[in-house]
Amino acid sequence: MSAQTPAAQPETTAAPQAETLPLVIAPDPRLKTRTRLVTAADRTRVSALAQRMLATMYAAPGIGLAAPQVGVDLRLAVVDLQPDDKPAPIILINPKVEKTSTEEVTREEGCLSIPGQYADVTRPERVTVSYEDLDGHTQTIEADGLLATCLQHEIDHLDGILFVDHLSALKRNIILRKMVKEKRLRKNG
Ligand code: K1U
Ligand code: ZN
Repeated sequence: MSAQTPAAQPETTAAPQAETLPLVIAPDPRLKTRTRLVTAADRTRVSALAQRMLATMYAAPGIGLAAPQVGVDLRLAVVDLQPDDKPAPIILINPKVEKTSTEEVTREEGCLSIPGQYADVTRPERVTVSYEDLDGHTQTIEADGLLATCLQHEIDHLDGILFVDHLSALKRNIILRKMVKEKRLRKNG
């Protein structure tokens, strides 16, 4: 009788990767709507949704993503400023800007829902943001630099505000017209 060679087995089983979600691209009414608070009834769904939002943000790639950008009407956002380095994701449920500095800073912003368009946006330099984590505990972040800008950009998304809404009407309309044209081209092939 000959010995059977066992089939090769991987030494470790990698954790299953969450699936990405399709991004909502401007113009779209879902990006202009104020979202609703996450309630206790949403909690079970929010954990899996946050993992899929992180997978979508890393794949894009981006440093933040808010629920309306994946078509979900909830006050939920994810942020990670180190997408290429060691992951350091922050999941923000019902985030709220508690305090802003009087000093402002101008930084170039992009948006995964307005691909290929970038513009200088002026915002408070420092912010204090409160939010609930996945365990329902309230957390506070005091942020400056890119993190402060990114947190404000994501919380704006939850209020139906896009970075172009901080620009002059002229600059905003130039960008939005390009987006309308690109959407038409994608639709008509
Ligand atoms: O919310 C979003 O649309 C994501 C957006 C966040 C953001 C970027 C810049 C300033 C404020 C907020 C992006 O992530 S756009 C892509 C981007 O900035 C980036 C992508 C890869 C590496 C580093 C940055
Ligand atoms: Zn954005």
